[in-house]
Amino acid sequence: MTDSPLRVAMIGHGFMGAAHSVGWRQAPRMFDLPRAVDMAVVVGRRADAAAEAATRWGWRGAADDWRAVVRSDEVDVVDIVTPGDSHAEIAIAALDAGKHVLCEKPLANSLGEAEAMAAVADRARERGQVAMVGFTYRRVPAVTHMRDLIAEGVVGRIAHVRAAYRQDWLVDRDMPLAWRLQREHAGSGALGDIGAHIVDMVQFVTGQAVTAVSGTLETIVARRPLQAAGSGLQGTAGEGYGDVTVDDAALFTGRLSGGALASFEATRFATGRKNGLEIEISGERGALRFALEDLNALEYYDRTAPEDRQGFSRILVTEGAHPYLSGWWPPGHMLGYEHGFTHQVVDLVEAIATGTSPHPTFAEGLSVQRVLDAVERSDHDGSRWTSTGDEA
Ligand code: SOE
Repeated sequence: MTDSPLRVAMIGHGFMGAAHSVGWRQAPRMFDLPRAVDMAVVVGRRADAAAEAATRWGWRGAADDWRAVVRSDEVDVVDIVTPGDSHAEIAIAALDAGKHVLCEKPLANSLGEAEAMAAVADRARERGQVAMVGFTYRRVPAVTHMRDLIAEGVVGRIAHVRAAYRQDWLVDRDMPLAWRLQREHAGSGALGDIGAHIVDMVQFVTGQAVTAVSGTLETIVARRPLQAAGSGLQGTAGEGYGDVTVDDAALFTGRLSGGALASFEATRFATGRKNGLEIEISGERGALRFALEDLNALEYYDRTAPEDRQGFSRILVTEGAHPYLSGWWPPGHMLGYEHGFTHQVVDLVEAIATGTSPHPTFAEGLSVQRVLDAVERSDHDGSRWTSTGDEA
């Protein structure tokens, strides 16, 4: 183990780059990390934009050639926050160059890429490198707490899982054709972007794999104005129209390895729902529910309580005994969306310093990708039940 700071290169600097920058900046300030963090360099296609991002988000330098950066002896960790079409190439190059890697979700745009990435990560692991996928919501304290309670047996045997991630940013038909609506850049639409989160969350909190799915994908608005300027989530329309080549909504049912039946809903057309991720677990002994729009709380139903006292109660996950909370404010003070990104850095740095493997590994990212791929195949085959190939 070395005491030198971990020198981080972040490739990309859009919305996720801002969120990851907050994580890299806050983690060493709020938590006692075993290694210092050096926010060494942010990389973008345009040198001027990368330099602006570096200044704004607190990176020491900026560059426009990611290949040179991932090979550089001055870099220990590569953090990938680009659209999915470049995840595989950058992650594999970085792992081959001996770097630790954090890669935004979903792991890749296709199953083949994800398989290649997981194989390279496995070999890199033998050399002591870590590779982690950015399923950040695992690190919302209430979600980690939910996982711990389920592992303790609080809900008992699980019969049902209901998971939904509903947003509404595409309801406006004039919203332009951003990269997130183009298959060659995003891989899929609501399925891979937000469906991936709920698949990962279900597998994480239950400890069970999704083994088979029956799915339906829908593109609700097939053509949109070309984008003149903007990001993946907003922008201004230019001249002409283009085809939307991804799904706007993905609905699927799934069977879990422990026998539960799960429902999944991922849509960008849920009018009024902004970041509506919800998950409810129904078991023999009780139930637990989490909603991202109320992220400091869990709902808990205890079926073993006396009959006249049964009912959903609310656990505020804001106490020192709760996951990650000891690093923050006095008991009772709330956290938000960005804190998960800080907790992600805390766990990554601890894993690098101790030589352990931080979850979710690339293998876990691959397992989510298998589910996404099976949903697409199922939809293609008239919603036929389709195996994910994952039995773990
Ligand atoms: C857009 O749907 C998005 O920004 C996702 O890409 C993120 O992963 C999620 O955190 C919020 O919504």
